[in-house]
Amino acid sequence: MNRPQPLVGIVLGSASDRQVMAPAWQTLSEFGVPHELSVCSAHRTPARAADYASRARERGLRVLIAGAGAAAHLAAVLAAHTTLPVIGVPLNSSPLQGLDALYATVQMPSGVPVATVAIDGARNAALLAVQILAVSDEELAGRLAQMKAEMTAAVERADVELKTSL
Ligand code: RP5
Repeated sequence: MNRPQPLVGIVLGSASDRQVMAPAWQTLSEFGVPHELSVCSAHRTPARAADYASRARERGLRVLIAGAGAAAHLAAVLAAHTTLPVIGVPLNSSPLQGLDALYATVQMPSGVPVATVAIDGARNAALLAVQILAVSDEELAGRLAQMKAEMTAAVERADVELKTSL
């Protein structure tokens, strides 16, 4: 059976980032978005990171997600080598608890944007990728609308439960 063309490339700075980044691919699977996973370090394998990003568009990818901690330059290096949107996930994996990664990921110079989500925000990174793809995909936009309706219903249920428990 042929595997569908991946539209989102998820890149981890290290295999040690696997657990905290799992919500990214779980969320893409939830929305039926084909994706691929790689481990690629901006510092330990810089040439591979540059090559991956340089070839991403011609390989059919449409959005890249980069999760990295500490001096997190992975999203930046990918963004430097592609015109695809790059979403950065700063990770809490150092004594600075993700603040180092947040600043390294979010403080990009003018001309090279990285859409940065919260520290350890892998699910939001995936949802943002889905929203980018949904700009030109009505079916995907419908699934996002359904998710929002479910979130609304859950908050309204919680509101009623709280009031009735008093
Ligand atoms: C970063 O340093 C990685 O993204 C990871 O969050 C952190 C530690 O990496 P390892 O030393 O466990 O490979 O580059």
